[in-house]
Amino acid sequence: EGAGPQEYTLIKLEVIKPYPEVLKSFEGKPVSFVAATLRPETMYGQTNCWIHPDIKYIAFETVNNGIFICTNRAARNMSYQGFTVKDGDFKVEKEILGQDLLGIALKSPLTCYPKIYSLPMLTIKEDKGTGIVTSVPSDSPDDYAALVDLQKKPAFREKYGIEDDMILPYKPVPILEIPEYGNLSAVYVYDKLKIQSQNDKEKLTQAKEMVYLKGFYDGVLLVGEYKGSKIQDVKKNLQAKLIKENGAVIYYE
Ligand code: A2H
Repeated sequence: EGAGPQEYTLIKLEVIKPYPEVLKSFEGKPVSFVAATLRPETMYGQTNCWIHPDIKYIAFETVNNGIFICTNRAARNMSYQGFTVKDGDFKVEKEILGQDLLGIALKSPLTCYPKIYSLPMLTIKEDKGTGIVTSVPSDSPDDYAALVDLQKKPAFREKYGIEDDMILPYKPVPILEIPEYGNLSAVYVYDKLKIQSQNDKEKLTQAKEMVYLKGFYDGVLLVGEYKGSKIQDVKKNLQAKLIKENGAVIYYE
């Protein structure tokens, strides 16, 4: 880890009404799954949200963003960053195991899909970010590998009660052009390195290294108001746009 705190953009994926049974007690308040990302400029390509089935999440009330769902650890950090009434203090409204947060319909900023679903990812780390990840399979090798795992393994879907229409219609969206890798860079490196699954750790690390720097320096946006611009020139503008439109907040850890 570096010396200073890491800044993340927390994307608010809002639960669509009617709320599922597990969130019924929050009726009348907005409820968001909050996902930590380093790549706010990729949010045009979100296809789903990742939850770890075995991680414990909590719901807590924020001052002006409604109910947030994340790990207890992230809620504590947020309570020191102005998200709650009293500094360092937050109330656990509910504890929920990840498996009970799967298959929930969400509305997320910027993506072309009006409704996306929470799905299982087994490589999420409990001690990073919020324990929730928003999925951009066009540009994240981890996200693409996890989505393919679900798409090609009906038994994996069934185990977690995931229905076909929560997954099968969701294709990676071309949102960034990277020289040599094309407009679906994660798909390109996944195929090139012959990645087999989300557990293919070494190859996924290599895949991430391949796309990350190149994308940042040479990637060009294909969609949205900054279409045609280089990512390094507009990454901050897109983060600001997300925040201004109430789709995201900044979080440090
Ligand atoms: B990134 P770093 Cl398009 N466990 O967002 C596992 N992964 C997590 C996580 C957790 N608890 N919390 C966040 N992440 C993911 C977008 C993205 C990301 C793209 C490409 C690469 C990429 C869409 N998913 O990350 O260890 C989140 O996924 C490459 C590493 O702090 C977040 O950004 O560097 C990134 O990892 C934060 O990882």
